[in-house]
Amino acid sequence: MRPTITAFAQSPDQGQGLARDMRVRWALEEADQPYDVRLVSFEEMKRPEHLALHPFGQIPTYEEGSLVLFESGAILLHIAAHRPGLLPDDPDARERAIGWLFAALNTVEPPIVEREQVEYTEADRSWYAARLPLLDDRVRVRMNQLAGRLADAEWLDEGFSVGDLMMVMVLRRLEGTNILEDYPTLSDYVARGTARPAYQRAFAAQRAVFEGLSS
Ligand code: GTB
Repeated sequence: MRPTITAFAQSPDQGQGLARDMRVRWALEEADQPYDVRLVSFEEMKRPEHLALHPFGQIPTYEEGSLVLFESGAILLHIAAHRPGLLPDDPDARERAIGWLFAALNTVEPPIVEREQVEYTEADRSWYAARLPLLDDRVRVRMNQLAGRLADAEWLDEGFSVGDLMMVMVLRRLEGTNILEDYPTLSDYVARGTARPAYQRAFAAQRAVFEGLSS
């Protein structure tokens, strides 16, 4: 069944693929699964119709027949579990790939998001100059550990998986800082991920929304 996802009608990133629908689009492209997109405004996201799909009034959501999902991690896990291309066949490798999906969301993304939020919301506060280096350090701890683990491997655990997809998307949130470029292992990893044809198709599709080209 062809799923429908929701995405920003007007993304604040102006089509750079940083909003979380990009993760879902990429996963669906990797799985070769056509999908529909319903664009929602910030106002529509807070209306009862959307809140019935997403209790926090956000994007992305995922509808497939009677199934309604929110949370990008849950959506990716569903896509990976039910379609080929995002999880290995070997049972142990499959569980490890799911572990990397959780690691991206629970261990690597939180310090990145916290740093990002402080830049948006506290830049004019007296403590900002002292606080930012502390938050940078927390991100760098994870970058060091991740770069050490990845070393010269192409992907986190054997072949490309849903864990890599989520990790690459999480690391992309560091674009615009000088952090990622200090870790060539990780910036090469992100470049490998974003060079994948499925990523490119997903990026073009969400970019078309910004350019007013999508239906
Ligand atoms: N944990 C949820 C998930 O992973 O699905 C988080 C979902 C979420 O944060 N959704 C955001 C949203 O709907 C969009 S992605 N926000 C509107 C609201 O809360 O009212 C976060 C996001 C937004 C914009 C950019 N950007 O412009 O760079 C990047 C990331």
